[in-house]
Amino acid sequence: MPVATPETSDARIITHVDMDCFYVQVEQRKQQNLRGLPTAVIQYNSYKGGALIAVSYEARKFGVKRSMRGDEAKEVCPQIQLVQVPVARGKADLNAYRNAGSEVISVLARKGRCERASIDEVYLDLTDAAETMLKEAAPENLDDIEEEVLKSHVLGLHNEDGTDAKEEVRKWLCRSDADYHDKLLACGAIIVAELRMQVLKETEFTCSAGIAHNKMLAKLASAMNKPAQQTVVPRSSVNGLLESFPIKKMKQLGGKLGSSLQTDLGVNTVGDLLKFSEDKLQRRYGINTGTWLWNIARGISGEEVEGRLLPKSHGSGKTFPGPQALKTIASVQHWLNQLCEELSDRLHSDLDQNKRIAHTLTLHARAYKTGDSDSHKKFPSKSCPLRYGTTKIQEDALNLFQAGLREYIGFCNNKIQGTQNNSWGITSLAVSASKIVPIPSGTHSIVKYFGGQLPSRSSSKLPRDNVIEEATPLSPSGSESCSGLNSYESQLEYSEEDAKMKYLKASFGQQDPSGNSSRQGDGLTEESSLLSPQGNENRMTQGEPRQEFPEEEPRRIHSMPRLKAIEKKNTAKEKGSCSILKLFKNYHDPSTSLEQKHAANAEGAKTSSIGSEFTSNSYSTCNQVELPKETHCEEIETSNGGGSSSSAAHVPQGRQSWSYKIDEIDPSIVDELPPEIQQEVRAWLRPLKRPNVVKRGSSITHYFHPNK
Ligand code: TTP
Repeated sequence: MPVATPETSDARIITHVDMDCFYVQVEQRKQQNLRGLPTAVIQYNSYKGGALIAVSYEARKFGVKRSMRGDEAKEVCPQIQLVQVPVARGKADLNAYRNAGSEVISVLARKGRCERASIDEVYLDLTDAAETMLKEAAPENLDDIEEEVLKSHVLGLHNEDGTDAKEEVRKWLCRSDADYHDKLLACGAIIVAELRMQVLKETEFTCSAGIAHNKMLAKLASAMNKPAQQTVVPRSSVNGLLESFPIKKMKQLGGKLGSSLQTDLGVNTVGDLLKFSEDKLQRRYGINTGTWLWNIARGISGEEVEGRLLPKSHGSGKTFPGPQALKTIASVQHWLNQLCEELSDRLHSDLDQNKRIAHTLTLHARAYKTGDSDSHKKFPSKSCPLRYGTTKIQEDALNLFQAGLREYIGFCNNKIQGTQNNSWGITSLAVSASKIVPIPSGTHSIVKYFGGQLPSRSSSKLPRDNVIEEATPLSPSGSESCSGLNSYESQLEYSEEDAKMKYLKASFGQQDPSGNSSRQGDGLTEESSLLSPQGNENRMTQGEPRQEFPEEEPRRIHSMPRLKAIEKKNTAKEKGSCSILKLFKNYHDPSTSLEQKHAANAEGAKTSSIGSEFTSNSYSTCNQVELPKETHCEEIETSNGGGSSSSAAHVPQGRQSWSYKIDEIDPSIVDELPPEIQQEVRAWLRPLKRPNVVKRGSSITHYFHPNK
């Protein structure tokens, strides 16, 4: 739902930067011989030459469009160069494009607050930079203005016949009688042109930009003159810009709301909205949406540029159109495994590089039910707490899928009827990880201690009683939608495939144990490039609209009594022994390598987890670390008065050496420590209250020390 944000009276300078034919530029940088040639990037499958996902401006001149397939593109432009998108795990691998986007951001972020809006789009708040420039080097005082700035398009600036457009722009930029807003805007135009030139110099990519006093207008403007150009929106031109702007092209009006405006109110352009009072719009669409609509008609939007260089969520998805629809659980599982593997890799890169951790796993799917035209797209999205580790993510995603499927079948007034029920088909699958936050700094050293093994990798915080309804109301079957879910320890991963297949066969009796069904057929499979740096950049291939992963808050939590009982039993067993303690116990013996422990646990799993049910032993060695929600840890003075006093221990045998600093311990994890350590750490963390209560370097060092 759109959110109405009032605009402040302060002048702001916001720019929206959008890369030009981005994937093509990335490929052309890789293969320089393609530069200047009509080029398109296609999906990996070869059906009719593959679907075009990015088209160079040279190719666009020939009439090549993104909606075409490779063969069609060749018909209109025989010399077109078609480059296949890189492939990994049977689907598009977008890492090269993501990394290229990051390169651009690292340049742009130097000048102001920067928000990564998608793989190739960025918002920047340049207000401070523009104000500084106005004070120190106002355009009217500049001797020379760069050509790139003079090439700007200034909306509302009419180029009378015979006059030099660049000269007109120069005059506009240097007006001494301009109002403060326009003066700032002129500075913004100069700064953005410099930034774009810098991006080109450092990355070899061209981009286009819109410069205005809010995000909405900046975004509209960036698309107006492409490629490699910039458009400035003075306040006096806002009405002119919006007057004829198609309502459905406005952000958040591409769907039902936009359609309702068209059909119910006859609003086809943003300007048409001006006819309606705020009150009328509020009565029709609610207070918030009504005000938002009233605002956008006037170009009002107070939305801030969020300082965010990193994606808000990660996603991986794939479409299975037409005959490629997935019709067995095994084939769904196969593809979920691929998607989850990719997601897991990205989560771990994010953790390694940015020290961030995601909290929520969500499964999205589209499905159809034979003979029920209403069934399409009703597949409910499901969420659960995210557990790190590829196998765990795969397992949880499958559980979420099954929960969704039960509900979906419920929607369609039918039941899953075992082996041969092929009346449903899955046409797209996606997994996403959201609620990503920095790991509290106090846990870093502990993470290091585990030799890169994230504590949560061995977490037993299973989603089986935490399946969360994402997008649809609870169905009657909801409360049992996950009954029979498998659960495993990370240490049990070696035996899980067998067990999982047994479980699946027992539950659904599906064929296709190889899970390769989507490979059969005529190569129709299309990729969804569900990029999710922001959650709003999930891109589908042609024929599919861009898909957005819902970022809504989960609405309901399904409880599953039977599984809850199992968990309760295990919780009871574990009562009194806190999770970090258990984690330490698993690791503190240096004579046992991780591999040995895994092997031993796998052995145990073989004997304890056969079939569709898992014994409580499966949980009995659960290690659970709840990472605190806080995103930072305050510096804590230690008892010896130094700001960074530390205590260290070394692990000589079989593991990398490790150390910890007292001031790196997050107070919120102290409860996880064994009681004797808690006491000691608390004493250190509150030196002023309880000085010298505990002798430094005694029990905690002893405890952490691997030779203990
Ligand atoms: P866009 O910014 O929409 O387009 P573009 O950069 O190719 O071209 P333009 O100059 O007109 O902005 O998308 C950015 C990249 O995202 C694009 O290069 C390829 C990818 N993409 C898809 O994979 N599928 C899609 O449906 C769309 C729209 C884009």
